[in-house]
Amino acid sequence: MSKRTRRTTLSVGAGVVAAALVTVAAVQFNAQPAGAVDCNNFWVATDGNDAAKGTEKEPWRTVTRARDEIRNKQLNQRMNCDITVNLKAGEYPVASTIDLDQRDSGMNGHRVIYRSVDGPGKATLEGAEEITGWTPYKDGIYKAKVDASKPFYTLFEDGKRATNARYPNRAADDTWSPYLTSILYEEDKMDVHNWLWGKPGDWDPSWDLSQASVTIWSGGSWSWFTDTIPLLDTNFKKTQTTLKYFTRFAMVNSRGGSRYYFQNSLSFLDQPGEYYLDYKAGEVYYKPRGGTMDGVKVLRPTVKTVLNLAGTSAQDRLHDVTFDGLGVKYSDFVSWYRVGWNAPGDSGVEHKYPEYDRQIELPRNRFGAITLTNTSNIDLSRLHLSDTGYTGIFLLFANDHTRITDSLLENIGNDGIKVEGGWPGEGDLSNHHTFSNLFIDHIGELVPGDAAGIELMDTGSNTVTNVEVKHSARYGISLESRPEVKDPDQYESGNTFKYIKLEEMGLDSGDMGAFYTYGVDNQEPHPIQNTVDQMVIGDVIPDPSMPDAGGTRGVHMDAGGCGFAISNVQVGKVTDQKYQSYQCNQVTNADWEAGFDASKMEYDKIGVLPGFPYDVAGR
Ligand SMILES: [Ca+2]
Repeated sequence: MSKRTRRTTLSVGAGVVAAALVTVAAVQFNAQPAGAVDCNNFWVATDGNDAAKGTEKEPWRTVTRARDEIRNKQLNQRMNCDITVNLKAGEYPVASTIDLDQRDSGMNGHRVIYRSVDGPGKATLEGAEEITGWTPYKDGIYKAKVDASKPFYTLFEDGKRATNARYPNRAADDTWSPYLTSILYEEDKMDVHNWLWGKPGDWDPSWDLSQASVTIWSGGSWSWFTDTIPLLDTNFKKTQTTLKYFTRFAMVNSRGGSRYYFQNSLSFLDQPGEYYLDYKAGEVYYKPRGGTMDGVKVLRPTVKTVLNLAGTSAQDRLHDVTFDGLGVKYSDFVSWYRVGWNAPGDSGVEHKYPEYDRQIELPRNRFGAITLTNTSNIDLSRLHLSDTGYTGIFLLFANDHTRITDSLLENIGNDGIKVEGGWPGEGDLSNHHTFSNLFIDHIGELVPGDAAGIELMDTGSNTVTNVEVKHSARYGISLESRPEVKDPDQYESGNTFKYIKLEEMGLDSGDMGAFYTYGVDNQEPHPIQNTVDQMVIGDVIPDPSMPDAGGTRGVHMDAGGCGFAISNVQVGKVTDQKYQSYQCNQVTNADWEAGFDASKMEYDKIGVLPGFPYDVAGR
């Protein structure tokens, strides 16, 4: 709430400037290259018709219609210039995921371009549909019928995420706290992962927990990852509940319990902005923020992935496609979430490093609102990605030369951008990506325990520049593999991080650094293989409920975070150390060392560049 109010107030003057810049950019972009008069140019509009011609005067209605024209007539097989699909301004509902595969590639050095022709953010693909038919229930709560066969796991009111009705209530719209804390019930129950004991008196026996779940920072005093898991059954006399799946870590660690909250019960629906979904009856209950449903649009996600860009194999990739200026809005979360498998080998598949089973997301959780797999040379430029249930953009396994540039990502369920290169020692699948001029704001809204603005796993030769990440429960940027990995088996060399700004990091998850690395270079010697230059990190102060063991840091070069040249870095206040590392990195001009020279900081180049296509002034 406060964020949006502030933006409106402060952006009046800046908006005029931004609008002027957008106009210039749009004019330049619309100019066709010389000699390109007979290039294919198609048009799509929200009031179009897929039986029409696809011209500016008779546009189609859907992106898939344009894709099929190019695919079925093999227009891209004989390209001598770019093919452009122009999406007119408007909201395009996406009832099922838009898939592109290798048949839809650009050819002969040319590209297939899908663009928002009226300017950045004007044409928006929306992975949601409106819920209608609201009737008053009681206490300012309204209810409506939804299709019980199509459950969903997050909800939005007018482009703002609703909160799944919870207990205890959150203190503010953009904080996760306060919480309850689990207890050690009996000495021999220390290591359990599926039984949760609350403090006697913490739970109200009148609660209906039949469709509830818990979000818990399992691991007690560690307070790192969050699990979100449905409850199986609850014994109020013992203040004990059984979870449907195992949590990542044991419920108790160092004798400390785990922070948690319950959600999705009508018993918890008492705060404006909260909703409850009765999955069995197919009914959703909502308490609108303004006290009335008049003029309120409530949207339920229809897809987990809006745009799926996937070749059929690493040998048969989708390539040379551009998405320019598109809005991508709304996507779903999952029915339950845990980070990875709990033990090495748990994936049940033979791997050179079975420990990586603990690092990689479960197969069911490897997706983004935009997912790329088996791709090459895909451009996502001037994108406005917002209100996702889970990760924003997920680059899974074989992808190279992805460019995500000049884009705003905000209100993201888990990571802004996640790159997963796959199991170490089994092939270098993901490399040469560019992530440049990005503003990534409010991430980890549904998975606070492992959120990162950009999370890079087993990927190398990437360039990350002019990136600004704001408001994260855990990391800003992380580069990770596993500490067991031997040098020849790691694919995380040649990454450049420059002109980086990380603000409001480490808000609610411990053992972190705003900039974080793990298991990148695990053997002596440690030649410089990755560089970090010109980085400003703001205060890294967690919620007061964070256990002492979960200290926050500016730069944390965790186990195997070695072989980095780190220069010109400034860090604000932290609860642990500004910089934590083994003696395996080269540091030049950082403010945790004596003799720091602020005049070497290029402040004017750090963060997003002037002319950024979206108004982020005042954030
Ligand atoms: Ca509540």
